[in-house]
Amino acid sequence: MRILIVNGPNIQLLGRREPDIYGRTTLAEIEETLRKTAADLGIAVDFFQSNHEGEILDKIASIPEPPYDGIVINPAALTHTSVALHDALRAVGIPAVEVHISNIYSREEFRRKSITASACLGVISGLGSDGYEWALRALARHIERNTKDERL
Ligand code: CA2
Repeated sequence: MRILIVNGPNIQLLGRREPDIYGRTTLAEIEETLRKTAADLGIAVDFFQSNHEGEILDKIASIPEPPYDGIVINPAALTHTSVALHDALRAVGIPAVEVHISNIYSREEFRRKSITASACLGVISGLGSDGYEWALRALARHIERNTKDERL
């Protein structure tokens, strides 16, 4: 099983600014934790972060080359603006789990609507950077169950 972990605009700033909202964990530390979780689960993970919407769309559209079984994505601000990202997630046809470090439902009004969530299997929001790990575990379990069902 191979999972793509995508992070959107400004996530590279994690741990350095606004620690009261996003905590002190850096993106490199999140990736390190996810590598360990993936090793525990016996799966492979690749990481992609971009500040450019088009690059994220191209990365998702390039699947199945390389082939991925699922996507964990924090679309960051694109969550609230990007119909194009919603459409790309729908079109790719593999399950995605959306992650937000903060609870987008307890913040400004403009963050309370996710355009991308309806293209995803589920959403984890407000559990801090640990949310990435829960998303990876949930997605791996979902894929495992679905693959088994297909074999029945
Ligand atoms: O809570 C989340 O994970 C968000 O996706 C983070 C986005 C925000 O636009 C979403 O509404 C919720 C912001 C990512 C940028 O992260 C920063 C980290 C440190 C300093 C500034 C931005």
